[in-house]
Amino acid sequence: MVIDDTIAAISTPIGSAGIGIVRLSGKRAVMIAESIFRGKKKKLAEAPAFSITYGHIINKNEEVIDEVLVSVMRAPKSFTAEDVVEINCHGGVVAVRKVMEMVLKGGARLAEPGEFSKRAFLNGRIDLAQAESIIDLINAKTEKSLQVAVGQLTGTLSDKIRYMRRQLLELIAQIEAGIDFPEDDIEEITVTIIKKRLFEVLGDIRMLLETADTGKIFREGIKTVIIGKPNVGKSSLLNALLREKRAIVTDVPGTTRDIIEEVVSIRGIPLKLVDTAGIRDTEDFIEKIGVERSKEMFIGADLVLFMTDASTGLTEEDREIIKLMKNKNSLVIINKTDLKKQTDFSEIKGLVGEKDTVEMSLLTGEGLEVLEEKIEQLVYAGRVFVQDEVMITNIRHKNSLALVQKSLEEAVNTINAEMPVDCVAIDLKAAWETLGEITGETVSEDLIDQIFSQFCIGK
Ligand SMILES: Nc1nc2c(ncn2[C@@H]2O[C@H](COP(=O)(O)OP(=O)(O)OP(=O)(O)O)[C@@H](O)[C@H]2O)c(=O)[nH]1
Ligand SMILES: [Mg+2]
Repeated sequence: MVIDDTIAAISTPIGSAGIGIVRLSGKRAVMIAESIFRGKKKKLAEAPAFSITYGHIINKNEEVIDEVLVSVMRAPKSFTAEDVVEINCHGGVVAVRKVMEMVLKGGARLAEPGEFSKRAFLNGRIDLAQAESIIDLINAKTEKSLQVAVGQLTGTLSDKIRYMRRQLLELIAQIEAGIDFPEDDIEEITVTIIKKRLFEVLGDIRMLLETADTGKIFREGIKTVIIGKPNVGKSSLLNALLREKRAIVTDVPGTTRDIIEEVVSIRGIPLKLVDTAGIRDTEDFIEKIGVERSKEMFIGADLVLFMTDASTGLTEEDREIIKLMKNKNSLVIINKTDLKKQTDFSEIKGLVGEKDTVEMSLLTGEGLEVLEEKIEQLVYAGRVFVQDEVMITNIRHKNSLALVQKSLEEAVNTINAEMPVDCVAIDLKAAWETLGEITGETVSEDLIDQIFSQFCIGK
């Protein structure tokens, strides 16, 4: 595929800021930038790679549009492996847009979302898994999410995939050599050896697949909904976990009418935390909608934090909510223990059965640490979490690996059924191809387009 045109985009968020960057990539990047640039001494065409040149953006009437710094990176040592120019304008909507307009008039084409990264991929600078990690890196909400994304960007996953592909390819080659030249003196690989090596790859695949649930959490966060009757302290909990007065807290039951969603980091785990309207029977029209929404959020939640009030004890409203909770991954929070210094909440504990309860007071802060610890335990429960190991975070990768696993298991079955080895090779080839989809070695153009369309403009 020959990439001929030069693309441009505003790579910084639109709004007031210290600087705003217009980025160009392609054969004519330097030329186009040159056509609207006046430096003090040097021309951009003469600028060495990785240099920054000071000057002004000038329109046709020789009027100064902005004072800029222009960085020039030359192919193939750039993000896209093409010539890349970045015009650092003063931030603010007008200047950056104006420069962008001029660049487009000068012959650049507006980049599609993710097109810079797509070019980096198509030009062989990074593979598909690495490209995908860029968007994860941008979206990372906790340090751990960031760490996982950076690992993938530096190629830890890709290396692992390539290693397994090599193993499979060797195996295929050996089987085929055996098939094609049965009389040759190639060491005959016995069924046992094939099987042994097959199990090695299969073991690696299974281990990777086991990390996928944890990996998904780091990439997407856990949808956590705080639910309870009005006035128990749900919004207070959101604020406490966020360490910010985000939601309105009052002593009037029915304060929260709409859902409030924020991402918080609990010991490195990203929670998409949702505060909801207190659930109760109400005649108030707006509150009623809020209550309906609370119930919807509850249904879609990965984790439910059910909160009740120690000072009121269990009410009919609580009992209704507890009924909903049966099959949900959830924690029970008994709040406002400062108001009632009793430790026996046996009725609540009896009703919620196996579920973990946390007694706390958001007024004094007591119990908050315990809650965070319990959330952590619940999230990691039964999940594989290996520090600094390769982790599967992406559902696309997970699906591919599951297919690979299936092909390899079929290969094992074929061997066990004592069928000819060339039948095994068919399964192995399928596994080899599917593995290549992860790194993008074997992948359709449609899929590539679909992946990069999820990126932001300018990346
Ligand atoms: N004494 C005491 N008061 C608390 C505690 N937690 C919250 N409150 C108070 O309880 C009242 C209700 O708190 P909110 O956080 O608004 O409760 P909510 O569950 O969001 O209420 P709705 O939005 O109406 O459903 C406020 O006056 C809080 O200050 C606590 O641990 N102890
Ligand atoms: Mg509230």
